[in-house]
Formats: sequence, structure tokens, C-alpha cells
Amino acid sequence: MEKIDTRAIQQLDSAHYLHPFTDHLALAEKGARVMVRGDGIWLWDSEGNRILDGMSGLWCVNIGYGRTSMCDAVYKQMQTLPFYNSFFNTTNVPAVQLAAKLVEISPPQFNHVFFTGSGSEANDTIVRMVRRYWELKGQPQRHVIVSRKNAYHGSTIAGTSLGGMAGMHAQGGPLVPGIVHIDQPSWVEHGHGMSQDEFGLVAAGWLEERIKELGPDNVAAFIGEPVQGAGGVIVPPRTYWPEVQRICDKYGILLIADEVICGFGRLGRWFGSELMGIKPDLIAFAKGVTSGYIPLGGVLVGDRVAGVLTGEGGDFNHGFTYSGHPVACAAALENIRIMQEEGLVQKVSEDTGPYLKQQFATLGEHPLVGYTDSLGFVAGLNLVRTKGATVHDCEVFDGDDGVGMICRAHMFDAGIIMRAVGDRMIIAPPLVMTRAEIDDMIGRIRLALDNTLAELRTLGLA
Ligand code: PXG
Repeated sequence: MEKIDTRAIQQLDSAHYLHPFTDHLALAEKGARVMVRGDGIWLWDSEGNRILDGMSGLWCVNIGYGRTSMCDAVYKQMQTLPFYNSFFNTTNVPAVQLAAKLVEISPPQFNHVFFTGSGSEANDTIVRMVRRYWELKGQPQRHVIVSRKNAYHGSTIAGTSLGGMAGMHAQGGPLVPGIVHIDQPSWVEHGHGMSQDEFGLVAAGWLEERIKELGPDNVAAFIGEPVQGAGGVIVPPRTYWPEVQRICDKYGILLIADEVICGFGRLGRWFGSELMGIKPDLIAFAKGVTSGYIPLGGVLVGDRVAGVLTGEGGDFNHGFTYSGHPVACAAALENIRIMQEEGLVQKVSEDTGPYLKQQFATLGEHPLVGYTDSLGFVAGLNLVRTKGATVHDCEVFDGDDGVGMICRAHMFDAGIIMRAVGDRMIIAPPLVMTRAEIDDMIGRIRLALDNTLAELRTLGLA
């Protein structure tokens, strides 16, 4: 491979490239890491370092890097028809085939798909679609959407408004009106003195309280990630989602699952909703649909909404140039074919997911780790100053000490990418990861934890 001048790329990067969610002055000082190649679960940077990608790119490279059949599928489609739109009574073959494929692999209430270019656009579409649904039902006042604090639903204005990230809400307002937030079902944060199962019911009860405050006739929908991803891999108690479903049914409000992370095998099912035992009316997807090889997102539209939109709605004045992009859809078809051929969803459910759970839990013995949990192919651990009998008895670090970021740097040095959310360290590895690769990953994490502890002792923080 051609030799890359890292410094020159970093200088051009600082001069011209505005990155997402980045402090550019700080980045310019150290220079960005330049990723140049991927194969399987591995990445290489421009300095020749090989790094295990514990985050699947950004929760998306489910089939791993370097799949030549993905390149072939995209190349072939680009040669045949690189683009055509789906407006004005036209369609294209890959978009139609993908819609049918998604209907086949999704829960039975889904028979329609709307395509977008990203997860954020999927959620924007959902906001407009649920409000349109209630207009058509003759209840336009039903426009309020209930979401959760610390949720992530994207970075467009509607995605930001739906999400519950305080740091995002603080910038670039005003936000989209008619969106409210209840607390997240984080047992670690809010469940002191309760069993997980008890807490799950309490947390779902916050939804019912809020619906009553708002007046049930004003509430359009509830939206949540089956497992909160960017918020720090928050796995809700198993009692939570069924109770949320019961409450939504009781008041007739729509249930939306944002499966941008949880979809396409991440939790050992095609969709996380199946594992949580819920029947959402709408599902947002993106990321894993193409394993990130090409941008694509969309909305699975359940029969309840699709029936009204298509049956009574006339034009729904919404859509994107790239809705149903033939090349992106061809990539998704090949991605799903690979996942099916290799039985990746089943593998995560029955083999490597349980193995990851078992091995990840051993990290709980480390003196820095106060709590671990995992589900399918997501996992997280909490870094603490002193351990206690339960996570609620641990002494945590001062948020300003930046312990998570210190740990993250040691993870890189140990050749693994792990994401820090405050002092919680999380992973979402490619679904192709083998048992031997899980062992390798856990070894690297353990080494990085040891090195983090040593540095914290030197700094007088531990
Ligand atoms: N919903 C969920 C649940 C997501 O995780 C989006 C929507 C938005 O998708 P797009 O394709 O518009 O980015 C996401 C994206 C992080 C991180 O720091 C997570 C995401 C994006 C960027 C950073 O973990 N998830």
C-alpha cells in the first residue's frame, strides 16, 4: 500500500476538515489518528498500528471490514444504474428488493419501508410521519412525542430534539416543539435500593405519569432505543419494555423503537424489539443495514400507520433525493445476504454473545471496575475509585478527572478501540468476532485497565 505522510494529512485535516462532535483546537494540537485500512475486526492507522475495532466503526460494521462481495455488489450496481430517484412514480429494482427483504426479516406487523440516508433522517421522518398519522386520524392536537433523557436519536434538528443529550440541547436551539423527556431506565443511576425488576416497572411508570400530566389525548408517541447506545450501553431491566408497551396500548399512543444500533443482529435478533418483547409501530434503522459500507437508513412502518398513510393520506409531502438509492440498497441486500449465509444473528444469540457475556463479566474482578453488563454484542463497565458490594455502594471518580478518557487512551495503546461515556467504557464489536478474538479483546482490555490504574495512582486519583 502507498506510504502515507501522517503529518501532512493531519495538517490538511486541521486546516480544512470540520469533524463531528469535535473540539478543533484540542484536535489540532495532537493531530487526528489517520485510519487507512480495515480487515475483519482489525483496523490499521497510517503509522502501521493494528487496532482491534471494539466499536464496529461506530456501532455499524457488523460484518467486519474487507468484504469484497460488498465491493462487487456496489460496483455492479454503479455500472448498471448508479442513481435514480423514487419520486414522480418511478422506482428501482434494488430498493424494491430491499424493501421486500426487510419485510421478510422484520416482525410481522411490518409490511412497508421508507428509505432515508441516515439514522437522523429516519427519526426526522418518524416525527413527521407520526404527526401526519394523527392529523389523518382527526386528532391533530396529538402531536407530543415522549422521549428519554440521555437518549441519542441523531444530530439533525429533529434528531437533536428527540434525543435527550443535555450538551446537544444547550447548543443551536430553539429545538423542535412538542417533544418531552422522561428519565432513562438506568438502574445504576436511579435504581438504588431496588431490584432490577422492581426498578424496571418504576421507570416505565414515569411514562404513564408524564402521559397523564400531558393529557393522553395530546400524546402522539413514545420513542426509545431498546438498549441505549451512545448514552452508555444502558441495558434496561427486563420488566421495563413490556410495561412500556402496556402503557402505550392503554392510551393508544404509538410506540417507536429506534433500532439504529440495536437492529441487524446487534442484540442477537434481527431487531432488538423482538428480544425486548415489544411490538413497535415504527422502527428507525441505519448503520448495520449496510454494515456502514455505504450510508443508508430508513423507517419500518407498521400496518397501523401504513394503513392510514397509504389508504387515506394522499401525498405525504416528505422524502429525500437519496430515498431508496439503488447503490446503497444493493449494498444492504448483499450485507443481509452475508449475515444470513453466515448465520451471524444466530451466532451472536447462541454462541459468541453468551461467550462475550461470560468473559466480559470477568473484568468485574479488576480493582477499577465496579459494574459490568452486556447483551448480545454490546457491553459496558463502570470505572470506580473504590468498589462496593453493589454498584450503588461504589465510590465514583470526580467527573472532572476525565478518568474515562485516560482509560480510553490506554485502550488505544493496548491496540483496542473502546468508547468512553463519562467513566463508563463500552464496546460493540463486529458480529463476526470469534471466541478466540473475544479472548484477545478481553486480554487487551485487562492490560489497559492495569495501565489505567497505574497512571491514576501516579496522578493521585486512585
Ligand atoms: N439513533 C440512534 C440510536 C443512534 O445511535 C442515530 C439515531 C443517528 O444516526 P446517524 O446515521 O444520523 O448518525 C444514531 C447514531 C456515539 C455515536 O458517540 C452514536 C451515533 C452517532 C454518532 C456517535 O456513540 N449513533
